[in-house]
Amino acid sequence: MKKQSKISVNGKNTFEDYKKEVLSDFKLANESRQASILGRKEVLTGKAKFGIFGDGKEVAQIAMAKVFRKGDFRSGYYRDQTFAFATGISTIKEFFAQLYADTDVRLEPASGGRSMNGHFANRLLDDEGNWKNLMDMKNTSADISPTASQMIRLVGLAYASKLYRENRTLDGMKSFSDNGNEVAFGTIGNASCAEGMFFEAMNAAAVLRIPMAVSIWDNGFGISVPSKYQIAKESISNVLVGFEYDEKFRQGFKIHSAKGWDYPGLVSMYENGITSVREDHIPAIFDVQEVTQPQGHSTSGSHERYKTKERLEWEKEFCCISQMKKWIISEAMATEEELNEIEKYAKDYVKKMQLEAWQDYIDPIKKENEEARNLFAEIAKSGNHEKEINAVSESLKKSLDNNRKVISEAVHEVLMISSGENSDAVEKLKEWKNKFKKDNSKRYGSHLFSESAESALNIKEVKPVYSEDSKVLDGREVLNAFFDIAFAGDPRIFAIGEDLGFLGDVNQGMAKLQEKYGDLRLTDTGIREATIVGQGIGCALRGLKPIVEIQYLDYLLYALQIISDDLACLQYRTAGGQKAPVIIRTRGHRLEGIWHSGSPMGTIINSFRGVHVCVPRDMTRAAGFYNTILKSDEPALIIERLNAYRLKEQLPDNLSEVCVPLGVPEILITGTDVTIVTYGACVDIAKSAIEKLNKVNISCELIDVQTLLPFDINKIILESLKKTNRILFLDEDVPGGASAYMMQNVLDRDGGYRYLDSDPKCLAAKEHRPAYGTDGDYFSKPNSEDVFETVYEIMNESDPKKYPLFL
Ligand SMILES: Cc1ncc(C[n+]2csc(CCOP(=O)(O)OP(=O)(O)O)c2C)c(N)n1
Repeated sequence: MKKQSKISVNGKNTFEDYKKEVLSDFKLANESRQASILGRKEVLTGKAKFGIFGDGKEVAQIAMAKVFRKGDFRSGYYRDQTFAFATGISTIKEFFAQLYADTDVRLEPASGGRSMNGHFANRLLDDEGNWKNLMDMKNTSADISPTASQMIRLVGLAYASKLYRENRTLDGMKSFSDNGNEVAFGTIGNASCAEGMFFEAMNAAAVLRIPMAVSIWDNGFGISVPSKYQIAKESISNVLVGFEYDEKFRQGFKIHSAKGWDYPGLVSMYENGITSVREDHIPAIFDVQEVTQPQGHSTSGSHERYKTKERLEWEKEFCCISQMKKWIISEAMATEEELNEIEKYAKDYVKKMQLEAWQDYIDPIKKENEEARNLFAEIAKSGNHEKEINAVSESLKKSLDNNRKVISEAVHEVLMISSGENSDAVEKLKEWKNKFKKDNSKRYGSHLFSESAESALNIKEVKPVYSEDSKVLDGREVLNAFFDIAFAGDPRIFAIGEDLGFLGDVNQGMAKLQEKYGDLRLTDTGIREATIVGQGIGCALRGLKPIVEIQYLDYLLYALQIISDDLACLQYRTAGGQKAPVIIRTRGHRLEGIWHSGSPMGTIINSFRGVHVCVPRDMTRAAGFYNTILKSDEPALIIERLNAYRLKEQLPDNLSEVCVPLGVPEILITGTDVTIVTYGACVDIAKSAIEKLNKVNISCELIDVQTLLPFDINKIILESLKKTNRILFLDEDVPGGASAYMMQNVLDRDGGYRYLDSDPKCLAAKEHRPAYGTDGDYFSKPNSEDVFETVYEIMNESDPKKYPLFL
C-alpha cells in the first residue's frame, strides 16, 4: 500500500477517515457529472428549454465547499452546481426541478421556476418574508446571467463582515453574523474577468480589506473565444500581481493557484488560503487553472466547432474526475473496480432523482390538462360543436408539449368555438380559465415588490406638523436633522458614497454626522458607482440598512445595469426568497450642464421595476421618503432635488415621524380648468406658470406625483381629470420619457381618456442634453413660459374666443 497522504481534510487525520472523505467526494463529483450529462440529454430531447452545466469544475468546487461554513455567502455563476450540492445549497433533485422550470418553491427553492438552470439561491426569508437565521445556513445570493455582475454584490457581502466585526453596536445581530467571521465566496469564469466590473470589484475589495474569496474557473475560453483575446498575458493571476497584498499598506489580496484536476492540490490551496481571509479579512484570489468543459459551453452549441483536436484530447485526459480516480488508485484508497461501482451508483442515483423531479413537475400539469379536457367534453356534449371540440381535446391529450401554454391555447380555442353558447358547461370552463389565469399570474408574477408585512405600501402617512416655534432652515439642514435622527435610532443604518463621510456629502446633507457616528456609519468611498450599489446590495442581503449614495443622478447610469439586473429583480427572481432593502440616494435634475442636470427618468423607471422611485419636491418630502423606506423591507431610489438644498423650509416638529406614502400624489393647488401633473423641480416651475395663468383667468390644479414607481395607486389624478377634463404632464426628461409614462398610466391604465375634452399634452425637456449656463438651461428644459403657453394653447383650443392667442 502506498504511503498515507500528508494532507488532512477537515481535521481528519487517520487514513481511514481521510479515505472515507475522499471516496465520498469522488461519489459527489460523479453524481454532479451525471447530472450534467443527463441534464443535457433532457434539453436535447425537448423536456427542458436550455441547459448550462458545471462539468469539469467538480473537484475544485468540492474543495472550495470544504472551507465554506454556515453563515458564509456565495455570489457566483451558472457553473457551480457541484459546490451547491456539496454545501447542501441545492440537491440534485432540485437541480432538475429548476431545469424543468418547476414553479413550486418547495421543489425549486432557488427561483420557483423563474431562472434557468444553474442559477442558485437559498431561501433567506420565511414564507412571510421575514429573515431566517442566516447563521444556521450556508447561503448563496441569487445568481444572475450577466457575466461578472456577481462580483458587484460580492463586495457588499464581504463588506458586511467588516461592519459586523468592527461596529460593536451590531453585536446583537446574532442571526446574521458571528463577529464578522463570515467569508463571501465569489466564483467567476476566466473570460468574464475581462469585464470592467471585475476590476472595479477587485480594487474595491483590496482597498476595503474585506473577507472576499474569489475563485476563478479558468477553462481557457469564453464560449469559443480563447484566453489570448480575453485577458492580457492569458492569465488573470499574472495580471493581478500588482494587487497582491502588501503589509505596508495593509491592502491588496493574496493570490493562490492550483490545477483544476489536482484534488489534493486544490484541497490544500483552499485550506491554507482561506485562513487569512476569515481571520484577518485579507481578500484572496483562488485561480483554478487547467479546468475543462467536457460538454462545451451550453446546450446551445457544440465545442467541437472551436476547440482543436489536441485541446479536446487534452480535456479528456485532464478531466478532473478521471485524474482524481487515478490519484485515488495511486494512493491505494480504492481499486478501479470499487471506483467503477461508485460511478455506477452515481449514475443510477441521478437517474432516480431526475425521474422524481420530472414526475413532480409534470403531475400537476397533467392534472390540469385532464381537468380542461373533462370540461371540454361537457361542452362538446351539451353544445353544437362536438366534433371540433373533441378534436381540440384529442390534440391537447396527445401534445408532446409538457406545459401550461398548450392548455391555455386549447381552452381559448374551445371558448372561441363555443362562443354564443350560454350553457353551464361553458360557464364552468370560463370559471376554470379564470382560476388558471390567476394561478399562473401568481406563479409568474408574484414578488416584484415585497409581499411581507413590511412592504413599503403598508407604511402609513404621517404628515409634517408645524407650530409657531417651528424653525425655518435651508432644505439641506432639514435633511441633515432627519439623518441625525435616523442614525441615532437604528444601528443597522449606514451610508457610503463619494465625499459623503468626512465632508458630509457635496451638499452637506450629512454634514458633521461622521464626527458623531464614526466612519463605519458614514464612509467615504472611491469613485466606483457600480460597487457602491453592490456594497449596499450585499449588506442589505445580510440584514443591514444601507444608504448608498450616487453623487449625481447623471452618474447613476454607471450602476444602472446592476440595479436593473440584480437589485430590481431580486425578490422576483427568487419568488420571495431573498430581499435587499437598499436605499439609493442621489440628487439631480438641475445643476449645470450636460452631466449635472440630466433627468433620465424614463430610462430609470423602465429598467428599475422592482425598486421604488421617489422624486421629492423638497427636503421635508425627501426626509419623509427616507423614513418610509427605512421602515420597510424594500429597495428604493430617492432623488433629492439639486436646486432645493438652499431653499427655505420649515422644520417639522415631528420630523422623526414624518412618512410620505408611496404612490400617493399630492394636490398642491386646486383648480378647475387644467390639471398639471408633475414632480421634483418642475413643481416650482408649474407654480410660477400657474400664477401667471391665474392672471388670464385660467385655473389650474397642480398635482405632485411624488413617486414614479409606484404611480398614483388610488387614481387621484383621474379624479382631478374628471373635474377639469384637460391635462398636462410636465417633466424635464426627454420627450416620450417619464411624461409619456405618466400619461399612459392616467389615460390608459386608469381610463382617463374618457374624461378628456381637449388633447392631452406632455411638456418635457428638449431631446438634446441640457446645455450649460442660465440660457442653456432655460432653452433646454421646460420653463415657466413654456408651461404657460402650453396650458394657454389647451384653453385656446377648447374656447378660442375666450382665450384668443396673443403670444
Ligand atoms: C454581460 C454578458 N455578456 C455576454 C454574455 C453571454 N455569455 C454567457 S457565458 C459567456 C462566456 C463566459 O465565459 P467565462 O467567464 O470564461 O465562463 P465559462 O462559461 O467559460 O465558465 C458569455 C460571453 C453574458 N451572459 N453576459
